[in-house]
Amino acid sequence: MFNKVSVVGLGYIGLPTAAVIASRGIEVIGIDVNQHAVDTINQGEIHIVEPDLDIVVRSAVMTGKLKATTVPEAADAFMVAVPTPFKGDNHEPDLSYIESAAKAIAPVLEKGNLVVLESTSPVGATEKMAGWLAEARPDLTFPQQSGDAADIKVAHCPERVLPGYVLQELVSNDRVIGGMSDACNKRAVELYQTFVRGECILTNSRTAEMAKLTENSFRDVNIAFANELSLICEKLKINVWELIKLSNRHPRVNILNPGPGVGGHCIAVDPWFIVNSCPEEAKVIATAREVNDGKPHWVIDQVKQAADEFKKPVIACLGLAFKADIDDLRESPALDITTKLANEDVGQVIAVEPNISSLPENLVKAGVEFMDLERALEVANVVVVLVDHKQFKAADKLAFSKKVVIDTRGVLA
Ligand code: SAJ
Repeated sequence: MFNKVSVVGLGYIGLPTAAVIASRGIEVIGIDVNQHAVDTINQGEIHIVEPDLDIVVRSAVMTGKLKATTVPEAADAFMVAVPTPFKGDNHEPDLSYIESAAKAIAPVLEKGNLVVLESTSPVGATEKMAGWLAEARPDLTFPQQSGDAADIKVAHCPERVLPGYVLQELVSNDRVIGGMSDACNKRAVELYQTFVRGECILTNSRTAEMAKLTENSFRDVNIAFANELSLICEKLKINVWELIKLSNRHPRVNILNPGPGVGGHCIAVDPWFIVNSCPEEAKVIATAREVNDGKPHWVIDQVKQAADEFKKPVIACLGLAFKADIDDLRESPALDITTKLANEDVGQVIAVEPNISSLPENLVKAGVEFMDLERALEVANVVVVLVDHKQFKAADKLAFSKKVVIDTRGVLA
């Protein structure tokens, strides 16, 4: 039984998780260091973008089941969902947010509590978190010393939801649960079964950490393969989209799609955690990161070559989001490419992004014009397709016919 659950970190993972658990009738305390986020949530509103999240949060706050605060309080379980970025040239994982969260909740921990780390983390982070908790609370026992008998149960359960589908996937995805002991696993399963319909699969914390990193690295390596093919095909004058379609007709081949680079906050970050812990061994994983990070520069070079053919080139960049049909511009290669084209004066740059209502300040400052698709296709000489939004896929292909088109997503293929 869980009467009260505390979620630490009310961002893209923590807030939906808190709201979904509250919707199951459990009292949820959301903790965040950001006073603005806390105030917004307590008014029944949200500070992030995710379909339908506003409705679930509003109802959870109105029914009194969800409350946000900056000050931790006692609860039966604590779920830590804070950022785990990397720092420096060696992509060293930055665990300072986990450490701060552990230090913040330690004073309110009580015998019998469960602490789950949800943040995507390098291998060993859950043990480190348990260490920080133990340091702050010498009066309690933790699984690293006392195993199943410990006062506090600690587990890792990595989030695996896809931005844009978070509310569905939070409930329907299978969950990998890595407890620091059998008793930790048992308690963690009880928590997840209050809101997860998928299967809960048990392992230890290190394997659970690695499983999450492996999933995102698998995708990164496969996208790198597709991106590398796109470079090879450009040189060999082959349509990469046709090539991939043909190769994928083989029953055991399933190539992903090339693009302008890999964006978002997970796939371009998590593989570095593996590389950082095993630099000698993780060769393919490291190279994939480099291939994907190199793709935006290659696209910029292609645009520059195309623009060179015009006296006063007008370049329309179609899409700014980090992937199709969302309005999230953070860590977006499309935004990065558009910004660089404008800052490097490659030509007059136009941006088309049907999912936002105004341009980010830095693009406005760089002189980028915001236009609808139809008008942009009228005035541009060079059209760069950066995101496969549904509006671009549905556009009249004839409108592109007199333009120099650089189609990084195969929208016109
Ligand atoms: N991309 C391509 N080609 C493809 C697929 C994706 O270029 O064939 C690009 C996208 O355009 C985008 C980036 O990769 O820029 C990442 O997009 P994505 O849809 O692959 O993944 P994310 O970052 O939105 O979410 C991923 C998911 N992980 C996997 O699918 C293995 C999600 O389940 C995780 O929960 C999430 O990372 C996370 O939080 O770690």
